[in-house]
Amino acid sequence: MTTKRTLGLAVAQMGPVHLSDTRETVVRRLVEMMRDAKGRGAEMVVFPELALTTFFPRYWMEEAEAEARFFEAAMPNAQVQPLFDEAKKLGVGFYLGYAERTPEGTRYNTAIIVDRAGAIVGKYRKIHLPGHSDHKPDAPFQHLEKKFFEVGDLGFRVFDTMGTRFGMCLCNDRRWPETYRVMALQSAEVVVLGYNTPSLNIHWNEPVHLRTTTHLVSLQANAYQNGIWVAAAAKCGSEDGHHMIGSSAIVAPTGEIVARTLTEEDEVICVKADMSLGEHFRQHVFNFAKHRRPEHYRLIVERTGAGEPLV
Ligand code: CDT
Repeated sequence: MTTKRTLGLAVAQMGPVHLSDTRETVVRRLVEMMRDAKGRGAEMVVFPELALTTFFPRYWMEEAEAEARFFEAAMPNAQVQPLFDEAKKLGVGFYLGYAERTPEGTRYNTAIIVDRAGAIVGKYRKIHLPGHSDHKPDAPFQHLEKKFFEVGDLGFRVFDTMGTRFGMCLCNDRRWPETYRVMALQSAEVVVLGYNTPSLNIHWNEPVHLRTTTHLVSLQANAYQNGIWVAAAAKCGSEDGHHMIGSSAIVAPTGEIVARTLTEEDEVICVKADMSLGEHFRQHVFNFAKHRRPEHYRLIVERTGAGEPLV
């Protein structure tokens, strides 16, 4: 018998952030959505990846220029402080993605979890960096995450706050089963994430509808197969002519989408997420301790010579 344990879980999708938009303007939008979410019962609000700026890896430029324009050398800083103040005032936690420059000068694509007292209680640095590092002058735009960011050095960890065990990741990570499984093995109950997914794939002529299908199927399959909630926030719409998919969603451990955005603008969705729902799956069909067989996954791979042991 499991006892119901609810968390007001909101996703605050963002419409476009243009090159000319200031951090102050963006933070005002985030604060506005946080208030909206609070009004609907949210305790945790999930904002997108690189929420404070346009998706700048689409532009070719020197690292020094990118650093000066798009990276945060401290978090919080004066421009983002109003969001932390509002979180404390409202008693609402949040997840926020931003470009981080460390004091040593290393650049990461980073996300933090801030608790309802306005304190940073978790940090993640993106591990699966898509795209390329070279200039592709013939492509309609660039995807330079491999140029501007180092691979994250913090692993996939979990963080306990608000009576809930959170895992987090960023954008392309959501397509990899390992991302969720590593956190589910640490008993994550909900995985929160932000994304910027261009509607056009510069690597092959992918039908546009597949960009949304593969996004949703990744969230749904991994929620079910790990018995976890997944809350995913897009930055979407057309940023200076570069369109990105929306379809921000909150997915239950059943694999069902329980809330999804309708627009490609700033939009809040919120559900009362029962954290105990996942326990049915984690105690039965996906009881890892009882049924998972990593030693056999290894044997099979070694015998067939199909590659490295998986887990
Ligand atoms: N931001 C991010 O990781 N976007 C990727 C685009 C992949 S296409 C190079 C994504 O998986 O949505």
